[in-house]
Amino acid sequence: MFGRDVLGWTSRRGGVLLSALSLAAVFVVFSGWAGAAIIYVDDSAPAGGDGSSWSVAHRSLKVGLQQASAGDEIRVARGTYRPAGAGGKRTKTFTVPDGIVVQGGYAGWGASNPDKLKPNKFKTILSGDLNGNDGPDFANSNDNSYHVVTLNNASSATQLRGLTIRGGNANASDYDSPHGHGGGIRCIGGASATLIKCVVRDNQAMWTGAGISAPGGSVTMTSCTVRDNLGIFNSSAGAGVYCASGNFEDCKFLNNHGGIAYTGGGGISGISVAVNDCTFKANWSAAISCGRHSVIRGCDFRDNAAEDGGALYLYGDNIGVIDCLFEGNGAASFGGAVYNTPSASSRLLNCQFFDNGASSGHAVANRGVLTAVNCLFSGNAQTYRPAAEDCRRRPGYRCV
Ligand SMILES: [Ca+2]
Ligand SMILES: [Ca+2]
Repeated sequence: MFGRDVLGWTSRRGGVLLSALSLAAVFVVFSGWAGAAIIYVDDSAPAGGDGSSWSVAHRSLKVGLQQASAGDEIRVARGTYRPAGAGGKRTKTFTVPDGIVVQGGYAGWGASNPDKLKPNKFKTILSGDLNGNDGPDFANSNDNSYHVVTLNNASSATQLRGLTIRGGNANASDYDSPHGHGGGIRCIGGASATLIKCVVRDNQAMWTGAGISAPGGSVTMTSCTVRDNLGIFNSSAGAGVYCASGNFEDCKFLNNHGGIAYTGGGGISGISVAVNDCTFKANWSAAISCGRHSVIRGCDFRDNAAEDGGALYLYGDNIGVIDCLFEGNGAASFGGAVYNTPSASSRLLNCQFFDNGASSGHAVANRGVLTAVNCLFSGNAQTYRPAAEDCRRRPGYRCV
C-alpha cells in the first residue's frame, strides 16, 4: 500500500506537470483578452507617475498594490521598498490582493532596457526595516514591521516572483496575537503563498513561521532561498516556513533557527509536504518536521541539528524519503539524521547516511514503523554534531 502510493506519485508527476502547464498557457491567453494590466513600480522613477510604463512608474509599491485588481501584474524594479516610511507603525505591511502577480528584478527606469529581468542582479527588496537601521544579528529590529507581506485569502493565482523579503519581526509574545507569526509573510484565512525565485531572509517570529507562516494554507516555492530566519521563543516552529501543506522544488534552506525546546522544524514545518531537489544546511530544530503523506525526494541535508531528528522529524503515516543524502547532522537525543516518532509510518529508499551523530540512533532512530530499502550507512556515531551556527547561539550544547 505504502510503496504503491510513493511510486504512483512518481509516475503521475509528469502528467500532472503537463496539465498544469497547459492550464497556465490557457490562463495567460485568456487573461490577455480580459485586459489585465501591467503596473510599473520603481523607487527611483520621477515623482508623480501613474504606473502605466517605466517612464511614469509609481515610486511606491503600496500605491501599485492598491491600484491592482485580479489578473494584473505588478513589475517592480530594483530598489528597496518598505511598507511605511521612517517612524511608521509596525503594523504596516504590503497587502497583496488575490490574483496579483508581483514580479521583481527589473532594471527599471533609466536603464537602456528597463524590462531586463535579472532578480539576482537587479535586487527588488521588500524590507520591514522601516527606519533603515538594522544591524547584524537582528540589531535594531524592534522597530520593524511585524509582517513585511500579508496575504489575505490569497489563492494560488497570487504569485510573488523575483523578490527578496527581509526584516520582518513578528515578535508579539502572546500566541493568540497575529503579530507573533509570519515575520516575512503572514497568510490569513487559509491563504496560499506561491513564490518563485524569491529570497526570504533575516525575518523573525516569536511563534510560527519567521519566514512564512501559513497555518491553514499551502506554501508553494520554486527555486527560492530561505535563510537566516529566527524563531525567537523556545518552542517556536517552522523558522523558515510553517504551513499546513507545501510543495517545495529546487529550494535552499540555510541557517534557519527555531526553538530549542522541541523539534519544530527549523527549515520547514508542515503537516503534509512534497519536497523535491532541495538543500538543507545548518537549520536548527530539524531541517523538516512533517507528517502524513509527505514525500521528500532528492534532497541534501548537511549539518542540521535538533533535540531529536537533526534533519527529519517524522510523524503520521505514509511518509516517503527517497534518494536523499544525510551528512553531518546531529541530535542531542534521538536520531542524528532522522527521528521516526511513534505515530510515524515511513519508508527510506535509496538514501545515504554519512557521519551523522546522536546519543541514540546515530543516523536513524525509529519508534514507529520504518522500512529502509537500499540505504547506505557509514561513519555515523554517538558524537553529537550541532549546526555550526548553533555552537555559538545555543549555550549548553557542545560543538564537535
Ligand atoms: Ca530603483
Ligand atoms: Ca529597524
